[in-house]
Amino acid sequence: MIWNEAAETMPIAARRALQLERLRESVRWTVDRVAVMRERVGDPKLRGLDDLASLPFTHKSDLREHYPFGLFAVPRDELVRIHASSGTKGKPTVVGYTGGDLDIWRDVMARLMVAAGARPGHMLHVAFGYGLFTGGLGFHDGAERIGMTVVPVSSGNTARHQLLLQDFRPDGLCGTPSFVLHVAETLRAAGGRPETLGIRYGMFGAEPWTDAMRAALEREWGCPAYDIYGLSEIIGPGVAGECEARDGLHVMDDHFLPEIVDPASGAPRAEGEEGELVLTTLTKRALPMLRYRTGDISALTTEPCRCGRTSARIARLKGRADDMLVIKGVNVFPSEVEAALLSVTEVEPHYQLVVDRRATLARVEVHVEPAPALLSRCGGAFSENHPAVETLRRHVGERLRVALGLSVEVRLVAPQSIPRSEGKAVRVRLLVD
Ligand code: DLL
Repeated sequence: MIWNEAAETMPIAARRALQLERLRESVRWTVDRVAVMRERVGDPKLRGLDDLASLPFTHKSDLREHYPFGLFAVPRDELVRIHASSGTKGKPTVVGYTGGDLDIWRDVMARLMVAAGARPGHMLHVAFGYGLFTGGLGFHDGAERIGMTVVPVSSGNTARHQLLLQDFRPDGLCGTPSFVLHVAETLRAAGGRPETLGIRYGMFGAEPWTDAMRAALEREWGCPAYDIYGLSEIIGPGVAGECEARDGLHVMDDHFLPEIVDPASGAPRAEGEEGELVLTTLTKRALPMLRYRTGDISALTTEPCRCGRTSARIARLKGRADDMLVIKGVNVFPSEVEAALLSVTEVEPHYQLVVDRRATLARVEVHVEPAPALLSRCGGAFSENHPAVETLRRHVGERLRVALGLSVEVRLVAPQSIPRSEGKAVRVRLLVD
Protein backbone atom coordinates (compact mmCIF):
# COMPACT_ATOMS: atom_id res chain seq x y z
CA MET A 1 0.00 0.00 0.00
CA ILE A 2 1.17 3.52 -0.84
CA TRP A 3 -0.44 6.25 1.25
CA ASN A 4 -0.27 9.18 -1.17
CA GLU A 5 0.07 7.49 -4.55
CA ALA A 6 0.03 10.74 -6.56
CA ALA A 7 2.84 12.34 -4.56
CA GLU A 8 4.93 9.24 -3.93
CA THR A 9 5.01 7.73 -7.43
CA MET A 10 5.05 10.96 -9.43
CA PRO A 11 7.27 10.69 -12.55
CA ILE A 12 10.69 12.22 -11.91
CA ALA A 13 10.33 15.02 -14.49
CA ALA A 14 7.00 16.12 -13.02
CA ARG A 15 8.50 15.98 -9.53
CA ARG A 16 11.41 18.19 -10.54
CA ALA A 17 9.04 20.73 -12.10
CA LEU A 18 6.95 20.75 -8.92
CA GLN A 19 10.07 21.14 -6.78
CA LEU A 20 11.23 24.15 -8.80
CA GLU A 21 7.83 25.81 -8.64
CA ARG A 22 7.61 25.22 -4.88
CA LEU A 23 11.20 26.33 -4.33
CA ARG A 24 10.53 29.66 -6.02
CA GLU A 25 7.37 30.13 -3.96
CA SER A 26 9.13 29.21 -0.74
CA VAL A 27 12.07 31.55 -1.34
CA ARG A 28 9.67 34.39 -2.18
CA TRP A 29 7.58 33.62 0.95
CA THR A 30 10.73 33.70 3.07
CA VAL A 31 12.40 36.84 1.75
CA ASP A 32 9.10 38.74 1.84
CA ARG A 33 8.51 37.88 5.51
CA VAL A 34 11.80 37.23 7.31
CA ALA A 35 13.99 40.33 7.54
CA VAL A 36 17.20 38.41 8.29
CA MET A 37 16.71 36.21 5.26
CA ARG A 38 15.87 39.16 3.00
CA GLU A 39 19.17 40.80 3.91
CA ARG A 40 21.05 37.60 3.38
CA VAL A 41 19.44 36.24 0.23
CA GLY A 42 18.18 39.35 -1.60
CA ASP A 43 16.01 38.61 -4.61
CA PRO A 44 17.55 35.52 -6.21
CA LYS A 45 16.65 34.38 -9.72
CA LEU A 46 16.10 30.62 -9.74
CA ARG A 47 16.10 29.37 -13.33
CA GLY A 48 16.53 25.75 -12.34
CA LEU A 49 16.97 23.53 -9.28
CA ASP A 50 20.75 23.75 -9.70
CA ASP A 51 20.61 27.45 -8.86
CA LEU A 52 19.78 26.45 -5.30
CA ALA A 53 23.51 25.86 -4.79
CA SER A 54 24.14 29.59 -5.20
CA LEU A 55 22.06 30.47 -2.12
CA PRO A 56 23.62 30.82 1.34
CA PHE A 57 23.31 28.10 3.99
CA THR A 58 21.30 28.36 7.18
CA HIS A 59 22.94 26.98 10.36
CA LYS A 60 21.65 25.92 13.75
CA SER A 61 23.42 28.99 15.16
CA ASP A 62 21.03 31.21 13.12
CA LEU A 63 18.10 29.77 15.06
CA ARG A 64 19.90 30.37 18.35
CA GLU A 65 20.89 33.89 17.39
CA HIS A 66 17.32 34.80 16.50
CA TYR A 67 15.80 32.93 19.45
CA PRO A 68 12.95 32.36 19.92
CA PHE A 69 10.87 33.54 16.93
CA GLY A 70 13.21 35.69 14.79
CA LEU A 71 13.24 33.38 11.76
CA PHE A 72 9.49 32.79 11.75
CA ALA A 73 7.62 33.88 8.63
CA VAL A 74 4.16 34.22 10.17
CA PRO A 75 2.86 36.34 13.06
CA ARG A 76 2.90 34.53 16.41
CA ASP A 77 -0.89 34.25 16.54
CA GLU A 78 -0.87 32.18 13.32
CA LEU A 79 1.22 29.47 14.96
CA VAL A 80 -0.82 26.52 16.13
CA ARG A 81 2.07 24.53 17.63
CA ILE A 82 5.56 25.08 18.94
CA HIS A 83 8.20 22.39 19.49
CA ALA A 84 11.79 22.71 20.60
CA SER A 85 14.87 20.54 20.83
CA SER A 86 16.81 20.79 24.03
CA GLY A 87 20.32 20.85 22.59
CA THR A 88 23.32 20.23 24.76
CA LYS A 89 24.04 23.79 25.81
CA GLY A 90 22.16 27.02 26.33
CA LYS A 91 18.82 27.92 24.84
CA PRO A 92 16.71 25.35 22.97
CA THR A 93 16.08 25.49 19.24
CA VAL A 94 12.48 26.63 18.81
CA VAL A 95 10.35 25.65 15.83
CA GLY A 96 6.76 26.52 14.92
CA TYR A 97 3.93 25.25 12.71
CA THR A 98 0.87 26.73 11.05
CA GLY A 99 -2.23 24.56 10.66
CA GLY A 100 -1.13 23.85 7.10
CA ASP A 101 2.37 22.83 8.27
CA LEU A 102 0.83 20.32 10.70
CA ASP A 103 -1.23 18.92 7.83
CA ILE A 104 1.94 18.36 5.79
CA TRP A 105 3.62 16.75 8.78
CA ARG A 106 0.70 14.34 9.27
CA ASP A 107 0.78 13.42 5.59
CA VAL A 108 4.53 12.71 5.41
CA MET A 109 4.37 10.71 8.64
CA ALA A 110 1.40 8.71 7.31
CA ARG A 111 3.34 7.98 4.10
CA LEU A 112 6.40 6.73 5.98
CA MET A 113 4.49 4.63 8.50
CA VAL A 114 2.44 3.01 5.74
CA ALA A 115 5.72 2.30 3.90
CA ALA A 116 6.83 0.42 7.03
CA GLY A 117 3.63 -1.66 7.19
CA ALA A 118 1.20 0.48 9.22
CA ARG A 119 -2.43 0.20 8.15
CA PRO A 120 -5.78 1.73 9.14
CA GLY A 121 -7.12 -0.11 12.15
CA HIS A 122 -3.72 -1.23 13.45
CA MET A 123 -2.68 -0.32 16.96
CA LEU A 124 0.52 1.71 17.46
CA HIS A 125 2.47 1.77 20.74
CA VAL A 126 4.37 5.07 20.87
CA ALA A 127 7.52 4.92 23.01
CA PHE A 128 8.96 8.23 21.77
CA GLY A 129 8.87 11.05 24.30
CA TYR A 130 5.92 13.45 24.19
CA GLY A 131 6.31 17.16 24.80
CA LEU A 132 8.58 19.67 23.16
CA PHE A 133 10.45 16.82 21.43
CA THR A 134 8.84 16.14 18.04
CA GLY A 135 9.05 12.31 18.22
CA GLY A 136 5.95 11.44 20.25
CA LEU A 137 3.50 13.89 18.73
CA GLY A 138 4.90 13.41 15.21
CA PHE A 139 4.17 9.67 15.21
CA HIS A 140 0.95 10.22 17.13
CA ASP A 141 -0.54 12.63 14.59
CA GLY A 142 0.61 10.58 11.60
CA ALA A 143 -0.94 7.43 13.05
CA GLU A 144 -4.25 9.20 13.68
CA ARG A 145 -4.20 10.43 10.10
CA ILE A 146 -3.89 6.81 8.91
CA GLY A 147 -6.76 5.77 11.15
CA MET A 148 -4.74 3.73 13.64
CA THR A 149 -5.45 3.27 17.34
CA VAL A 150 -2.72 5.23 19.11
CA VAL A 151 -1.36 4.30 22.53
CA PRO A 152 0.58 7.42 23.62
CA VAL A 153 2.83 5.83 26.24
CA SER A 154 5.81 8.21 25.82
CA SER A 155 9.34 7.20 26.87
CA GLY A 156 10.64 6.14 30.30
CA ASN A 157 8.82 3.92 32.81
CA THR A 158 9.69 0.52 31.34
CA ALA A 159 7.27 -1.29 33.69
CA ARG A 160 4.34 0.55 32.10
CA HIS A 161 5.59 -0.35 28.62
CA GLN A 162 5.83 -4.00 29.60
CA LEU A 163 2.30 -4.08 30.94
CA LEU A 164 0.70 -2.33 27.98
CA LEU A 165 2.63 -4.30 25.37
CA GLN A 166 1.63 -7.57 26.97
CA ASP A 167 -2.02 -6.63 27.55
CA PHE A 168 -2.83 -4.57 24.43
CA ARG A 169 -0.78 -6.50 21.84
CA PRO A 170 -0.15 -3.59 19.43
CA ASP A 171 0.69 -4.20 15.75
CA GLY A 172 3.35 -1.51 15.58
CA LEU A 173 5.97 -0.15 17.94
CA CYS A 174 8.00 3.04 17.66
CA GLY A 175 10.71 4.68 19.76
CA THR A 176 14.43 5.33 19.78
CA PRO A 177 16.37 2.13 19.01
CA SER A 178 18.26 2.35 22.31
CA PHE A 179 15.17 2.82 24.49
CA VAL A 180 13.14 0.12 22.73
CA LEU A 181 16.03 -2.28 23.16
CA HIS A 182 16.06 -1.43 26.85
CA VAL A 183 12.31 -2.15 27.08
CA ALA A 184 12.97 -5.60 25.55
CA GLU A 185 15.76 -6.18 28.05
CA THR A 186 13.56 -5.38 31.05
CA LEU A 187 10.69 -7.44 29.64
CA ARG A 188 13.00 -10.43 29.31
CA ALA A 189 14.42 -9.91 32.80
CA ALA A 190 10.86 -10.08 34.12
CA GLY A 191 10.36 -13.45 32.42
CA GLY A 192 8.58 -12.13 29.29
CA ARG A 193 9.40 -12.94 25.68
CA PRO A 194 9.14 -9.82 23.51
CA GLU A 195 9.31 -11.85 20.29
CA THR A 196 6.05 -13.62 21.14
CA LEU A 197 3.97 -10.46 21.58
CA GLY A 198 2.90 -10.38 17.93
CA ILE A 199 4.44 -7.02 17.00
CA ARG A 200 4.47 -6.79 13.21
CA TYR A 201 6.83 -3.86 12.62
CA GLY A 202 9.03 -1.44 14.54
CA MET A 203 9.76 2.13 13.43
CA PHE A 204 12.87 3.60 14.96
CA GLY A 205 14.90 6.79 14.71
CA ALA A 206 15.98 10.05 16.38
CA GLU A 207 19.53 8.73 16.86
CA PRO A 208 22.11 6.97 14.69
CA TRP A 209 21.77 3.17 14.63
CA THR A 210 23.49 0.54 12.53
CA ASP A 211 22.38 -2.57 10.66
CA ALA A 212 23.90 -4.57 13.52
CA MET A 213 21.59 -2.74 15.94
CA ARG A 214 18.73 -3.41 13.54
CA ALA A 215 19.49 -7.14 13.68
CA ALA A 216 19.52 -7.00 17.51
CA LEU A 217 16.13 -5.23 17.58
CA GLU A 218 14.62 -7.65 15.06
CA ARG A 219 15.83 -10.60 17.09
CA GLU A 220 14.41 -9.16 20.30
CA TRP A 221 11.02 -8.17 18.94
CA GLY A 222 10.62 -10.80 16.22
CA CYS A 223 9.62 -8.23 13.57
CA PRO A 224 11.27 -6.07 10.89
CA ALA A 225 12.72 -2.74 12.04
CA TYR A 226 12.41 0.37 9.85
CA ASP A 227 14.47 3.54 9.98
CA ILE A 228 12.73 6.93 10.10
CA TYR A 229 14.73 10.16 10.00
CA GLY A 230 13.96 13.77 10.67
CA LEU A 231 14.87 16.86 12.65
CA SER A 232 12.80 19.53 14.37
CA GLU A 233 14.23 22.37 12.30
CA ILE A 234 12.82 20.79 9.12
CA ILE A 235 9.56 19.34 10.55
CA GLY A 236 10.40 16.58 13.06
CA PRO A 237 10.26 12.87 12.15
CA GLY A 238 8.91 12.47 8.62
CA VAL A 239 11.72 13.85 6.48
CA ALA A 240 12.75 10.40 5.20
CA GLY A 241 12.18 6.73 5.94
CA GLU A 242 12.54 3.18 4.70
CA CYS A 243 10.06 1.16 2.63
CA GLU A 244 9.92 -2.66 2.58
CA ALA A 245 12.99 -2.75 0.30
CA ARG A 246 15.03 -1.15 3.10
CA ASP A 247 17.54 0.11 0.59
CA GLY A 248 17.95 3.69 1.77
CA LEU A 249 15.43 6.16 3.17
CA HIS A 250 12.88 7.77 0.84
CA VAL A 251 13.10 11.54 1.21
CA MET A 252 9.73 13.29 1.16
CA ASP A 253 11.26 15.48 -1.52
CA ASP A 254 8.07 17.12 -2.72
CA HIS A 255 8.31 18.95 0.64
CA PHE A 256 12.00 18.80 1.61
CA LEU A 257 14.72 19.15 -1.01
CA PRO A 258 17.95 17.29 -0.17
CA GLU A 259 21.53 18.08 -1.16
CA ILE A 260 24.83 16.54 -0.06
CA VAL A 261 27.78 18.89 0.46
CA ASP A 262 31.37 18.70 1.60
CA PRO A 263 31.13 19.30 5.36
CA ALA A 264 34.25 21.48 5.35
CA SER A 265 33.91 23.59 2.19
CA GLY A 266 30.15 23.38 1.60
CA ALA A 267 30.76 22.48 -2.07
CA PRO A 268 28.13 20.18 -3.64
CA ARG A 269 28.97 16.47 -3.70
CA ALA A 270 28.03 14.16 -6.58
CA GLU A 271 25.26 11.59 -6.28
CA GLY A 272 26.41 8.57 -4.27
CA GLU A 273 29.21 10.46 -2.49
CA GLU A 274 29.16 10.74 1.27
CA GLY A 275 28.82 14.18 2.84
CA GLU A 276 26.65 16.45 4.97
CA LEU A 277 22.93 16.44 4.31
CA VAL A 278 21.48 19.88 3.58
CA LEU A 279 17.71 20.36 3.45
CA THR A 280 15.47 23.08 2.04
CA THR A 281 11.78 23.15 2.94
CA LEU A 282 9.50 23.68 -0.06
CA THR A 283 6.08 24.07 1.53
CA LYS A 284 6.49 24.90 5.21
CA ARG A 285 5.14 28.34 6.05
CA ALA A 286 5.79 29.13 9.74
CA LEU A 287 9.51 28.36 9.69
CA PRO A 288 10.78 27.92 6.14
CA MET A 289 14.38 26.71 5.95
CA LEU A 290 16.73 27.51 3.15
CA ARG A 291 19.68 25.13 2.70
CA TYR A 292 19.73 24.05 6.34
CA ARG A 293 22.98 22.33 7.39
CA THR A 294 21.76 19.25 9.27
CA GLY A 295 25.23 18.18 10.42
CA ASP A 296 24.21 14.59 9.53
CA ILE A 297 26.42 12.47 7.29
CA SER A 298 24.74 10.51 4.49
CA ALA A 299 24.70 10.10 0.68
CA LEU A 300 22.01 10.61 -1.94
CA THR A 301 20.68 8.43 -4.77
CA THR A 302 17.96 8.98 -7.36
CA GLU A 303 18.07 5.38 -8.68
CA PRO A 304 14.57 3.89 -8.90
CA CYS A 305 13.47 1.81 -5.90
CA ARG A 306 11.67 -1.48 -6.38
CA CYS A 307 8.77 -0.34 -4.19
CA GLY A 308 7.62 2.04 -6.94
CA ARG A 309 8.15 5.25 -5.01
CA THR A 310 10.07 7.73 -7.15
CA SER A 311 11.64 10.01 -4.53
CA ALA A 312 15.36 10.46 -3.96
CA ARG A 313 16.74 8.30 -1.16
CA ILE A 314 19.41 8.93 1.45
CA ALA A 315 21.76 6.30 2.88
CA ARG A 316 21.27 5.44 6.54
CA LEU A 317 22.72 8.24 8.62
CA LYS A 318 26.24 7.58 9.79
CA GLY A 319 26.07 10.14 12.60
CA ARG A 320 26.57 13.83 13.10
CA ALA A 321 29.74 15.44 11.83
CA ASP A 322 30.27 16.90 15.34
CA ASP A 323 30.01 13.46 16.99
CA MET A 324 32.97 12.24 14.99
CA LEU A 325 36.01 11.52 17.12
CA VAL A 326 39.56 11.83 15.97
CA ILE A 327 41.50 8.99 17.56
CA LYS A 328 45.22 8.85 16.81
CA GLY A 329 44.54 10.92 13.71
CA VAL A 330 41.81 8.61 12.41
CA ASN A 331 38.20 9.80 12.04
CA VAL A 332 35.83 7.50 13.93
CA PHE A 333 32.03 7.68 14.15
CA PRO A 334 30.38 6.00 17.15
CA SER A 335 28.23 4.10 14.61
CA GLU A 336 31.37 2.45 13.20
CA VAL A 337 32.31 1.31 16.69
CA GLU A 338 28.75 0.01 17.18
CA ALA A 339 28.86 -2.03 13.96
CA ALA A 340 32.16 -3.67 14.96
CA LEU A 341 31.10 -4.31 18.58
CA LEU A 342 27.80 -5.91 17.68
CA SER A 343 29.49 -8.31 15.28
CA VAL A 344 30.75 -10.04 18.45
CA THR A 345 28.00 -12.27 19.84
CA GLU A 346 29.37 -12.34 23.37
CA VAL A 347 28.77 -8.64 24.04
CA GLU A 348 25.49 -6.82 24.65
CA PRO A 349 24.34 -3.88 22.50
CA HIS A 350 25.05 -1.51 25.41
CA TYR A 351 28.23 0.52 24.98
CA GLN A 352 29.80 3.92 25.45
CA LEU A 353 32.88 5.66 24.11
CA VAL A 354 34.58 7.34 27.03
CA VAL A 355 36.81 10.23 25.99
CA ASP A 356 39.22 11.43 28.65
CA ARG A 357 40.36 14.97 27.86
CA ARG A 358 41.98 15.52 31.24
CA ALA A 359 45.46 14.68 30.01
CA THR A 360 47.31 16.48 27.21
CA LEU A 361 46.63 13.66 24.80
CA ALA A 362 42.94 12.67 24.82
CA ARG A 363 42.39 8.96 25.48
CA VAL A 364 39.43 6.99 24.21
CA GLU A 365 38.13 3.84 25.84
CA VAL A 366 35.28 1.71 24.52
CA HIS A 367 33.13 0.37 27.36
CA VAL A 368 30.82 -2.55 26.63
CA GLU A 369 28.90 -5.11 28.66
CA PRO A 370 29.41 -8.87 28.22
CA ALA A 371 26.48 -11.11 27.26
CA PRO A 372 24.85 -13.32 29.95
CA ALA A 373 26.36 -16.44 28.32
CA LEU A 374 29.84 -15.23 29.18
CA LEU A 375 28.82 -14.45 32.74
CA SER A 376 27.77 -18.01 33.34
CA ARG A 377 31.24 -19.10 32.25
CA CYS A 378 32.63 -16.80 34.97
CA GLY A 379 30.59 -18.67 37.55
CA GLY A 380 27.88 -15.96 37.52
CA ALA A 381 29.96 -13.24 39.17
CA PHE A 382 31.50 -10.64 36.89
CA SER A 383 35.17 -9.81 37.24
CA GLU A 384 37.20 -7.81 34.73
CA ASN A 385 40.18 -10.04 35.52
CA HIS A 386 38.55 -13.40 34.87
CA PRO A 387 40.43 -15.17 32.03
CA ALA A 388 37.20 -15.56 29.97
CA VAL A 389 36.55 -11.80 30.24
CA GLU A 390 40.15 -11.03 29.36
CA THR A 391 39.97 -13.28 26.27
CA LEU A 392 36.76 -11.59 25.16
CA ARG A 393 38.31 -8.16 25.74
CA ARG A 394 41.20 -9.02 23.44
CA HIS A 395 38.83 -10.44 20.84
CA VAL A 396 36.69 -7.26 20.84
CA GLY A 397 39.84 -5.13 20.62
CA GLU A 398 40.96 -7.10 17.59
CA ARG A 399 37.57 -6.68 15.86
CA LEU A 400 37.72 -2.93 16.44
CA ARG A 401 41.31 -2.79 15.18
CA VAL A 402 40.35 -4.50 11.93
CA ALA A 403 37.16 -2.45 11.45
CA LEU A 404 38.57 0.98 12.34
CA GLY A 405 42.15 0.54 11.27
CA LEU A 406 43.52 1.51 14.68
CA SER A 407 43.81 -0.01 18.11
CA VAL A 408 41.57 1.39 20.84
CA GLU A 409 41.36 0.52 24.51
CA VAL A 410 38.45 -1.77 25.35
CA ARG A 411 36.94 -2.34 28.80
CA LEU A 412 34.36 -4.97 29.55
CA VAL A 413 32.26 -3.48 32.30
CA ALA A 414 29.80 -5.01 34.76
CA PRO A 415 26.32 -5.92 33.44
CA GLN A 416 23.82 -3.03 33.73
CA SER A 417 26.58 -0.52 34.48
CA ILE A 418 26.19 1.44 31.23
CA PRO A 419 23.36 3.94 31.68
CA ARG A 420 20.23 2.90 29.74
CA SER A 421 18.65 5.59 27.61
CA GLU A 422 15.12 6.87 28.00
CA GLY A 423 15.31 8.77 24.72
CA LYS A 424 18.40 9.44 22.66
CA ALA A 425 21.32 7.31 23.83
CA VAL A 426 24.48 9.04 25.00
CA ARG A 427 27.18 7.13 23.12
CA VAL A 428 30.09 9.43 23.89
CA ARG A 429 30.95 10.36 27.47
CA LEU A 430 33.45 13.16 27.92
CA LEU A 431 35.67 13.28 30.99
CA VAL A 432 36.90 16.82 31.56
CA ASP A 433 38.39 18.71 34.51
O1 DLL B 1 15.03 13.42 16.52
C1 DLL B 1 13.11 13.87 15.15
C2 DLL B 1 12.80 12.42 15.09
C3 DLL B 1 11.98 11.86 16.04
C4 DLL B 1 13.29 11.63 14.06
C5 DLL B 1 11.66 10.52 15.97
C6 DLL B 1 12.98 10.29 13.98
C7 DLL B 1 12.17 9.73 14.94
P1 DLL B 1 15.68 16.33 16.82
O2 DLL B 1 15.50 16.09 18.26
O3 DLL B 1 15.64 17.74 16.31
O4 DLL B 1 14.56 15.60 16.00
O5 DLL B 1 17.04 15.65 16.40
C8 DLL B 1 17.42 15.58 15.05
O6 DLL B 1 18.59 13.48 15.40
O7 DLL B 1 19.76 15.83 12.98
C9 DLL B 1 20.03 13.47 13.55
O8 DLL B 1 21.31 13.83 14.03
C10 DLL B 1 19.35 12.60 14.58
N1 DLL B 1 18.45 11.63 13.93
C11 DLL B 1 17.12 11.70 13.79
N2 DLL B 1 16.65 10.58 13.16
C12 DLL B 1 17.73 9.81 12.88
C13 DLL B 1 17.91 8.55 12.24
C14 DLL B 1 14.33 14.24 15.97
N3 DLL B 1 16.90 7.83 11.77
C15 DLL B 1 18.72 14.83 14.91
N4 DLL B 1 19.19 8.10 12.11
C16 DLL B 1 19.13 14.67 13.47
C17 DLL B 1 20.22 8.80 12.59
C18 DLL B 1 18.87 10.49 13.36
N5 DLL B 1 20.10 9.98 13.22
